[in-house]
Amino acid sequence: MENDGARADAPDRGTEVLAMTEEAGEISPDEVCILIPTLEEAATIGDVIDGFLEQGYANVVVVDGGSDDGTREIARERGAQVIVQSGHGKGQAVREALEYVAAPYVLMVDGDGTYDPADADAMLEPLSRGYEHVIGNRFADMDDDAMAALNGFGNRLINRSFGFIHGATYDDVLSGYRAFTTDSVERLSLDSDGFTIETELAVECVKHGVDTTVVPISYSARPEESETNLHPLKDGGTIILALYSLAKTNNPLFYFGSLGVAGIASGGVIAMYVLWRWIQYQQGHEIIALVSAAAILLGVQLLMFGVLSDMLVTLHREQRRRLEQITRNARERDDD
Ligand SMILES: Nc1nc2c(ncn2[C@@H]2O[C@H](COP(=O)(O)OP(=O)(O)O)[C@@H](O)[C@H]2O)c(=O)[nH]1
Ligand SMILES: [Mg+2]
Repeated sequence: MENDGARADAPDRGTEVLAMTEEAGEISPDEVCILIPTLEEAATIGDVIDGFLEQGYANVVVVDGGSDDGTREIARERGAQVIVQSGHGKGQAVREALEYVAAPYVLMVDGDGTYDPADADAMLEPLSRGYEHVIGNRFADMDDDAMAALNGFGNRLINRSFGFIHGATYDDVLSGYRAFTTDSVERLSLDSDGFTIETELAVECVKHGVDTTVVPISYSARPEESETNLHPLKDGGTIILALYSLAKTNNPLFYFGSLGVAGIASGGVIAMYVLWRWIQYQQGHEIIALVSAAAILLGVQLLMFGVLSDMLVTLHREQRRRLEQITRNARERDDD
């Protein structure tokens, strides 16, 4: 599958990016909005905000999910702007907060103290070189007790599946430390409510050809008095389902093809059984044979449908790229 967002080296718009680099230069902290979704993070939110203030980032927005442990009060005291989300879940909170953001760059981070504000500059740096989305890779420098074995296994499984289905290697798809340009995130169509927001961000980056890169960061354990809102089995399952259902428009060959292959395989197994009964015992099983034939036929049709949809998506992607190119050229002409 072709794919644009996956490059770990420089983006391919060669000369254009060079031009962007010259213009953009270094990112100043007042162009950055630090976006922190929180739910019951009173134990850590104060230190997290202080950490970013110390690094020189004064524009801090906390979007809270209705904590009743004093998270909002602490955040306000430290000088953050506090929004209370109108719905539920981290995803809804982030989407709502993004509507408020006026700064050209956003640095999104958890309020649980597991990410290091000292990594902020490193996270933002690629944006000054023309990248549009940066993912902090927690596996680069992770404390031993930062991730439970089950979560580690789930993360690896999800990263592998993401690579296989969506064709990009982002190392740590579920990372909560993200830097992106406000322009690029507006191009994505996000509608996750809960913990599928990171997965959706990654898939949408691939889909819309957002230039994405990965930066190593450090990751520590939540302090003892703080608790995660994530349920590994339930949320892990939801994330894997989201990964699969997002393939419908991003990799339809996989989405329909895998169903098709399952149909053909199960039809094949049933056919073998019928054949074996016939050869061994001279017994015919017409009804079962009919089911087998139907499964194989349905499977082949799904597979063909997958190939056709894949062609449509490829053409659509080409058209969109051309449109974006035209828009960019027009904008450059206006600027001149
Ligand atoms: N606003 C809001 N924030 C949430 C909600 N659920 C989780 N969060 C925050 O999202 C961040 C990530 O959640 P966390 O429990 O740390 O998940 P993990 O890092 O994947 O274990 C934390 O800062 C949470 O406080 C929610 O429903 N609303
Ligand atoms: Mg966290």
